Amino acid sequence: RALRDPHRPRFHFTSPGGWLNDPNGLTHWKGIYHLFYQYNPLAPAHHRIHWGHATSTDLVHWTDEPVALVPGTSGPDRDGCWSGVLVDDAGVPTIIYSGRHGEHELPCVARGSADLRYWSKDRANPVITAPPAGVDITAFRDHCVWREGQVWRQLIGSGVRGVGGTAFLYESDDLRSWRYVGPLLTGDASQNQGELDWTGTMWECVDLFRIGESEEADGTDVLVFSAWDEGTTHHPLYWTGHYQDDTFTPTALHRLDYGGRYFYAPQSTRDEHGRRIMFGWLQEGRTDEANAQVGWCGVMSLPRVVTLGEDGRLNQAPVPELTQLRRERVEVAAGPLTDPYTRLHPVRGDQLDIETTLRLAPGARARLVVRETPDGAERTVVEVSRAHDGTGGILRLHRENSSLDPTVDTEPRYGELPLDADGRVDLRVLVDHSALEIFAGGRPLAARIYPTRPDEAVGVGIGADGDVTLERFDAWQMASAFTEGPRPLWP
Ligand code: DQQ
Repeated sequence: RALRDPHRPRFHFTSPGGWLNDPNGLTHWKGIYHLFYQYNPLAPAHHRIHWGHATSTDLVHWTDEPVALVPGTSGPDRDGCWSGVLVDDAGVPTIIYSGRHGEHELPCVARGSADLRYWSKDRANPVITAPPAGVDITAFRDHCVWREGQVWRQLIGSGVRGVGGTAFLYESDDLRSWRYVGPLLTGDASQNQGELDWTGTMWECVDLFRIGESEEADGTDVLVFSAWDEGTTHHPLYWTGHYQDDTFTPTALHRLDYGGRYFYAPQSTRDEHGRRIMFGWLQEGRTDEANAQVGWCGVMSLPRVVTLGEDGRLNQAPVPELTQLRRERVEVAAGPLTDPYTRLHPVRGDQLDIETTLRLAPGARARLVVRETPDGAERTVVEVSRAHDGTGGILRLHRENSSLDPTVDTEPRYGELPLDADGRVDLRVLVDHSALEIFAGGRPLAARIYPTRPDEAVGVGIGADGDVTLERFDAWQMASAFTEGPRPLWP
């Protein structure tokens, strides 16, 4: 039944059925990309989480692999194998994950077969038996593990009650016996919770990496985390700064994706080509009942290449491999956009890749409409605007009319948009049924939309208020990356 759901994406990865959340254990291992993920194969509900597994040679087409980790019938992970990473321990693929028992999570280790298909858990799990003593913590889970000189280092996400989110740093010679070093960095949770860059009372899925390193440049250290509070997933953020002497000295805090919780718990890896590849979890915006009816939920974002921009922020773009799914191309003639709205009749569909360059005068705004019904009753609007003083801009996603279903989330999303000195911005919009990923000037915004008339909601249009020039507009139909046939839950 999940296959007949018109909201199920066709070129974003979804699980064969049941529940999917965080990307885990990302690795490019001997030419094969491995994507593991938080998975409940039995129902679209966050319960007794397994590690699902899929492989790809091109980051576009994925093959389901046997479920990698199953919660134990007893032991430290009897209530779930939560998020973690995969490292290369002198040739042995090794997973470090959070075993859940009752309300507690503790670090566990599993060794993999050479093909990364079969995993055996260490008998001595958990490998850390308690969080750091003497600290009143909000949670203790999720892992970032790397090799530093002769030792392994690990971060575990946490929070100090009454203070803020944090990441605890540990050190080990063998991935089994760990020494606590100290907190790497601690946030301040006293800010207004409503702020879009509120750092939360706990940091989920911390991910530390260096970026932008070259012969000329030292690079920047980046600490990604997802702000969490009392069971609520808020949004992914990152600090830029410098990691040295067991601490992280931050330079600035930024929003990672303007979709907020729609791009949650990201994880990244450096692939064999030296690229920083990141995936995130695109959560649902419909009700648990709606998920139960279709039998699946949770979408993996498109893989993104992350680079360091000249402004010291992260630039994100879908991996170039995805262009192999592009089919018929439709080009719209360049020129000034004089109408508030024009329907682009040759462009339509629910699997699209749109690339446009817009030039905005100060005070102008442009909108790109997707998934519009012929009568306009349902439509999703991507808007870019330039400040009156010409300095910067705003990217905004309007979902108020994305769906006539009153139970789906329609909250708008927005964030700062960099424009060049002439007011130019490159906008890329990928539509894949309910999954929407927008990249504007390197800033991403992911979200979900659920038109009630999905077969008719295929229209695309463009319009402007003020002085806007369309410098380029190309749209492609996107082929499906997934076959229509049923995918076995346990291949
Ligand atoms: N989800 C996992 C946790 C992580 C959270 C459990 C983030 O490990 O903290 O499925 O979505």
